[in-house]
Amino acid sequence: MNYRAFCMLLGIAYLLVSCGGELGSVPPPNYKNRAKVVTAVVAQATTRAVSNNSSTSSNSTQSNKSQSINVKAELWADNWFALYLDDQLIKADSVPITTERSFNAETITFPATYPMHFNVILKDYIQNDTGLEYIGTDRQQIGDGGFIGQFTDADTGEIIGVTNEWWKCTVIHTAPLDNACAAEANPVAGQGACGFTSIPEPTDWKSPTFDTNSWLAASLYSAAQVSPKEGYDTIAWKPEAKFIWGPDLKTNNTVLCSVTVYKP
Ligand SMILES: [Ca+2]
Repeated sequence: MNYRAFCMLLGIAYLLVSCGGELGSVPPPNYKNRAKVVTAVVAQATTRAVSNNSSTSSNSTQSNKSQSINVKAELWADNWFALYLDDQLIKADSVPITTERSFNAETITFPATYPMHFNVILKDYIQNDTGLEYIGTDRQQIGDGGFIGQFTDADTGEIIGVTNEWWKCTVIHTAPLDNACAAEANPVAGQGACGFTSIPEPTDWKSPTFDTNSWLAASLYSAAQVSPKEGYDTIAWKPEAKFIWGPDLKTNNTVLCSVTVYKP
């Protein structure tokens, strides 16, 4: 083997070792909070149906119209949610997020047509960008979030959708970046342990054609982890409905989630 060939082989070997190292350093997906959900819900997270506006078939238009049903949504959030059908606001949590212990369930019935593209804005209460609540009291803490919902055909009672790992989510406010912030005597947003990240809602994220491929699958949490409070027990939750949130129940403060529900 001449010197040139030897150098080439050495180079290839180096590349292989580097790539292997990099692949090995990528953490495995966090399935810790994921539950296997056996459900009749037909919800596809990655593919959204494009509007049928371009369809020229009158049969197709008629059949789509006939799919309009009355949907009953039952929802509970710690602390606040807003539900949209596409970009149409269906329901904003009626208890303001600034209300102490703003825990309540909401039941709404509205007409909708398959495929139904639901979007939710989820917010955990924070006093300011530190991500803390009860600042300056002996209860000063990070606080946590959690959201659960189920959708049924209001006329037949048939379940058509639940919150589960099919939902895609993105976190737009996280604080504090270091949990030590909660123990600070004078926590100031953006200083020391009390750093935060805050980004605006992506433009057009409620559009059915918005690409959520880069969003995370919703993280699932148990009732024990969320410890749901007032209002939660007033709903007969289907076992398929799971609490969802961003990957961190405590420091993810504003989360956007989206799902498309197809005709069963
Ligand atoms: Ca909370």
